[in-house]
Amino acid sequence: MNHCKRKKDPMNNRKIIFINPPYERVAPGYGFVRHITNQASSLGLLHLAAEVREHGFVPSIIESDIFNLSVDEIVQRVTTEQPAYVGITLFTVGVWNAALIAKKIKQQSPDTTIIVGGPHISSMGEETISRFKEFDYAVNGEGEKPLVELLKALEDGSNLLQVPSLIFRKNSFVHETPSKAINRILDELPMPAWDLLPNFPQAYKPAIYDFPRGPVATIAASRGCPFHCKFCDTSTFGDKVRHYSPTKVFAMMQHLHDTYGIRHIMFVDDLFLASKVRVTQLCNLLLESGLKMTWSCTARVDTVKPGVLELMKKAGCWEISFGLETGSNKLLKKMDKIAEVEKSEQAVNWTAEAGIRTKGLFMLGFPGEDMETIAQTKSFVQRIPMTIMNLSKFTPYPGSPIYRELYGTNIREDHWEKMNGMNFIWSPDGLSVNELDKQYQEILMAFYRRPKIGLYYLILTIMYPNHFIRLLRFSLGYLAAKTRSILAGRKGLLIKSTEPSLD
Ligand code: B12
Ligand code: SF4
Repeated sequence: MNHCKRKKDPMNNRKIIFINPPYERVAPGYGFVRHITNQASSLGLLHLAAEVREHGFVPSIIESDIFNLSVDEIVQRVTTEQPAYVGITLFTVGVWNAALIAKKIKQQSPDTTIIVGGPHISSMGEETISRFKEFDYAVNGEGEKPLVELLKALEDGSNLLQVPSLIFRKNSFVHETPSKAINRILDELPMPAWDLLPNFPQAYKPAIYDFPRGPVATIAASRGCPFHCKFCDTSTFGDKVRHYSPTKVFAMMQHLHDTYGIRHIMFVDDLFLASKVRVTQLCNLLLESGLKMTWSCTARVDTVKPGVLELMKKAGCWEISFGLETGSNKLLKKMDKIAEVEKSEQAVNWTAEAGIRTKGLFMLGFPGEDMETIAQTKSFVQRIPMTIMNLSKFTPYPGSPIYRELYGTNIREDHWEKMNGMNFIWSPDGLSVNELDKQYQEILMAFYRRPKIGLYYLILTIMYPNHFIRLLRFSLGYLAAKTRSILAGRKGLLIKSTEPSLD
């Protein structure tokens, strides 16, 4: 295909279908776990859809994970609609499925242009475009501006080398145009296109017990993070922090509340508390307006102080997620986290004193992990006043500094579809994957098996019965899966070695 000469007819077809592809969310055989996991929409696609719509294109969105759609169902929807363009968001874990979708679309509708973007492209764009001929174009980093420029260039046949942040093949070479086109003034972006989300807000639920009352929506109030923690992939937004103004954030909250009845907001930005001035202004706006919404956010332990926590609580803050990672200072140092266990403990104590829940995000198996660091983590999770704990299995995501340290330039594409934080695809010296798996259960149990945590969740269930219904579905699903396994002669073993079943 000669990319520069190709022209699309703008009068005929300006349809673009955005796809969040399916990925291995839960282990095969554990489909019932879906009832309690986080089912958030792809905010990135909502931003892109809003932007292209402003320029006269006609977007729609397929959320395959939320609606449990298979590759073939997605392909059928696309080929029925016959869009000129398909835009797929790529997390590393979803790359192979995305390639399969693209390949099948191309087989049936070869003229459809397939564009990819997202965190995987921001870190591995060139390799991905070289490897997967099914993808026509990739956009590196923030996608709003480059995507619009790409679509316009494809329509009028202008030079693609003028489109920023673009990666594409031409004459068997991969071309990469300069500059990640970052959005400096976020307020200039249109509001995310929540109106295009099928069955919004009912179908989109965060993890069980992770919000008080739904419906829930997500907002990214800032982009970028100046830190370089070794396990974290910050390649999409880079290290320059940019914020929406507090007034715009408030306007988004009000819009979600008034239009969709949203009662809880999850702020998904990396450093919601980076600017205390802005957070204070937002809290004051919320308090003055009397808008009765709860919200949660993420923060580094070194950004919270008692005064601002008290104000946040008054303004509806329900939960703060802290990347606590481990109970070992030695490991925190190896991670370049620029934090200390003592500081973490102080931040969690202050948060609890302000009446806000703490969600602790932890990681097991980072290089340097050993039985001593594991014991420190167990003791840490037992002594801090945390209310919910997430433990992920260390995964060297492409785009994180540790990926290159561990693999050098040797790209481990065979691991991509396991990169969901639920598989140990790498283990530190002296610890086998089996031992890590055992310790994984033990750390979680050290936290959750305490009577006071059980009592807390009992009270939460009485206060917010919507969670109980999900718990019930999960439990019934578990019992049904166990029974099926026993009847099939698999002695209650749930794990299946076949294709992932999402039933
Ligand atoms: C909220 C969130 C989630 C939510 C919602 C996910 C979703 N589908 O959007 C949930 C909880 C479901 C989730 C799950 C996972 N997440 Co997550 N998540 C995030 C988080 C905190 C914010 C994402 C967000 O909304 N950003 C704001 C929007 C505006 O940005 P965006 O989605 O990146 O989109 C922009 C660009 O990427 C680009 N773009 C995106 N798609 C496309 C498509 C096209 C065609 C184009 C042109 C451009 C483009 O343009 C968009 C607008 O500027 C990020 C961290 C971060 N800072 O981004 C991690 C992050 C994206 N998650 C990550 C991971 C690993 C996961 C999981 C695999 C495992 C896990 N840890 O839970 C799963 C898999 C999810 C999946 N495949 O859908 C990694 C991804 C690393 C990687 N290389 O894959 C990140 C970067 C965290 C990190 N720092 O390591 N996640
Ligand atoms: S873990 Fe948090 S602080 Fe560290 S680089 Fe990632 S987003 Fe920034």
